[in-house]
Formats: sequence, C-alpha cells, structure tokens
Amino acid sequence: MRHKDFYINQLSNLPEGKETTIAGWVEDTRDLGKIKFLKIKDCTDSVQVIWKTEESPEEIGRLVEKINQNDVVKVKGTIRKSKVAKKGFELVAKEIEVLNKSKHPLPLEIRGKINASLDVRLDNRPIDLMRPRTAKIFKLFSEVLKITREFFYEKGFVEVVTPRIISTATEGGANLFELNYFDKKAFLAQSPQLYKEQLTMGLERVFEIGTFFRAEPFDTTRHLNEFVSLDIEVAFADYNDVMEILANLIRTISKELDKLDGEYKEVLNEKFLEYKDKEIESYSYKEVVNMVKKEGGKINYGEDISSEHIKLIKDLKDKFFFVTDWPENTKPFYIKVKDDGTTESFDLMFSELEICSGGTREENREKLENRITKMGLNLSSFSEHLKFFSYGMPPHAGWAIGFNRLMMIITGENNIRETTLYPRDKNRLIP
Ligand code: AMO
Repeated sequence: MRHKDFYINQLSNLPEGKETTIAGWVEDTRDLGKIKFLKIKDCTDSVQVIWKTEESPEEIGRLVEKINQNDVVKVKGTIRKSKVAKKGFELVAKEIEVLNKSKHPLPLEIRGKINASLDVRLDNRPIDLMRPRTAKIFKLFSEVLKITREFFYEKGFVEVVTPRIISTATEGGANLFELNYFDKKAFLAQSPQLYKEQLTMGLERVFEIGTFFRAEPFDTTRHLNEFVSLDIEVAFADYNDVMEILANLIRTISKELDKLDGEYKEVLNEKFLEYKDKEIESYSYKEVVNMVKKEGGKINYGEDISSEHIKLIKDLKDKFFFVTDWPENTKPFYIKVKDDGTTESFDLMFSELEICSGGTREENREKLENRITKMGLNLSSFSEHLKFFSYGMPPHAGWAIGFNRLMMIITGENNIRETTLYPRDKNRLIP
C-alpha cells in the first residue's frame, strides 16, 4: 500500500530492528522533552512510537510537538522489543509525515471516557466509529453476515438480489414509500416476499440479505424505516422445515461467535452464546394467549400479541422462543391457512422482541386469490405475481429475520440504532 507496509496488529511478528512504515491516527501524545511518545492506532490495534534525541532526527521531535490527537500520520520506524512497552515492542521513529490534521475539539469524545448522547453519536457516525465499542459492534455485524452466508452456501442455497423499486405492495397496501418512476408511480420494496417465492420455481433454495423499507411512522427502539432483512425461501418445505433451518442458523452463529476467542467479549451477550447448545422452545399462539391471560393480561383470541403482553410472562424473559400457528386474520395473504382457521406460521421472539417471521406459503392459485380478496386487497394489482402460480409453483416455505434486531440480541443492545450504521427513522435522514 502507498502509505503503509503493515497493519499494527501484524507488527508483533516482525523481528528486532526491522524497518517498517505504518499509518493511522494519533491516539495520545506524551512529551518528556528529550523523549516523546505517540500512541498510533489503526483499525486493528495501537502501538507506541518513541522519539529520543540521540536515536531519531531532530526535526521529527519538533514535528511531534505540533501533532495533536486524531491527526492522521504515517510513521517510518524500526521495531524495538521492549519489556516496558505494553505490547512488548515499540517503534523507534525515523520519519513522520502528517497526512491530515484534525480539528479540536472533536464533536464527541472517542476514547470512551465520556459517553456522548446517542443523537450526537449518530450525527457524527464516522467519528463514533473511532470509539472501540462502536467499531466492535459493526465488525461483529460483519462476522455474523459472514457466518450466515457460509451457512447458506454450505447448504446449497443460492444468494439472490431482488428489486428495490417495485410496482406493487408485497406485504399489503400500507407502509409503502412512494416514488416517481419516470411517468409512473412506483414504491420502495417492503420485503422480497413475492420475488423470493417466484424464485423457488427455478432455484428451489434462495436467500437474500439486503435493506428494505417500511413507511411506518413508529418512533421506537426497535423500528427503522430502512432495515436489513435476511430472507430465505425453500421449495418443497413447510414451516417446520424452515423453523429447523432457523434454529440451526442461530445455533451456528452462537457457536462460531463463541470461537472468536474473546475478541468481541465486551459486545457479546452471554444469553445469546447459551444457544450454541440450547434448544429453542416452541409455543402455539393459543398457548401464549392463555399464558398472557394467566398473568392477568387482557387479550382476546385473534388479537396480535404485543410486546407488553409478552413482558407479563416471566418465563419468556431473555430467551428465544417460537410462537406458531397464528390465526388467519393475523398473517399476510401468502401464508397457508389450515382447515381449523389457524395458519402454518411462526414468529421467532427473544424476550418481547420479534426477530423473525415466516411460514408455509399458499401455492394453490385459487386459494391464494380467495385469500387476497378476503383480506380486502386488490386482486388485479397482484396479477403479474399470481400468473406464475399457474405454471408449476412448488409448495414452499420461508422466513425473514430483521438483521438489525438479531444484532441487538447478539450484542445485548436495547436500541436498534446501536446496531445500524446509518439509521433511518421518522426524525433522521442524515448523515
Ligand atoms: P415481517 O413484516 O414480520 O415479515 O418482517 C420480518 C422481520 O423483519 C423485521 N422488521 C423490522 N425491523 C426493523 N424495523 C422495522 N420497521 C421492521 N419491520 C420488520 C422484524 C420482523 O420479524 N415477508 C415476511 C417474512 C416472510 O414470511 O418470509 C415479512 O416481511 O424482525
């Protein structure tokens, strides 16, 4: 690389006396006159750079005096093993170049001593990412994406990318962002639901990771207007099959994160790590309604189960659980209805937070059309989707995980904005 030979975490492997160039940000400076120290950090680690009158050029000493916290620097130096240096070695400065200066004070304290408010941190997200904890959360986000992708590739799934600009609602009419598409009206996709179902005809097993949009005017700690969704759809499967895939994925993520050797310790939720060898419990909708009633909660059969209802049930705290077999009226048109009026559907919860929902889909065109009409939706707006159900649509099932919410559980954070790089909510459109 033009500006560096190594990342800082690679330096410990270098031999005594090796000359090398690093680049990064000044975390700290200490000036003892004849000896000056700079603590330099990059995205991997930090290292002590030392300047002494007798070993380094005079002009570097003068330059170091002008260097401030967060200036961007490039340092050429030699490795010196040292018992007193924290890392067991330091870099003896030979050349220093300031690549860019930083203004002071910074909009927020990045060395973790004073916690700025969430709003200030979000207003300055790139600077917030220089705080070790924030950086760890988003590196962990990336690890979980990697584990997830490997999990599905290993199982023979095909990763797909479906359109974000669409002409019809996928999850019913509400909550759509409308946009002008030349001389037509278009919408931002709420989910890849209809596409992923169609793709089971040619590809059988698909998954997609991407952002989707909901024009929900909520102002809560768990809703975003743009969220990351992990979607799967599997041909010849039913809801039990895809629930098993989901439980297996949670177990795999938990196991793999546990192996990361303490690197993410401070941002990992112990309760999540328990799932490397713990089963996920399952309750029917009816059972949960009865549990809510038993705790004195007010709920009628057929009503949605709210987070307030779940909070009443102490036994469901701090754990994953499935709620299955929801009544017909609580689930979207594409979910398969059973003869008793319940559906082949499920939600995956962790405490009162819904992480995932899915189910078996209706593959019979006539039944699907009846359901669309019964739900008061406009049949003609789905005609381009429905036509494929006449040409060999296999039975299929799938689900979608709200990825930012899953990351809340993995990290133990209680605001979805902590696990979203640039959150979009009712009040936030920048940065
Ligand atoms: P659903 O609408 O339940 O189902 O969404 C699936 C999951 O996505 C997450 N989620 C959200 N996360 C943050 N902000 C939001 N506004 C938001 N809305 C949803 C939740 C939720 O469980 N097509 C179906 C899935 C399927 O059947 O395959 C669907 O979209 O964690």
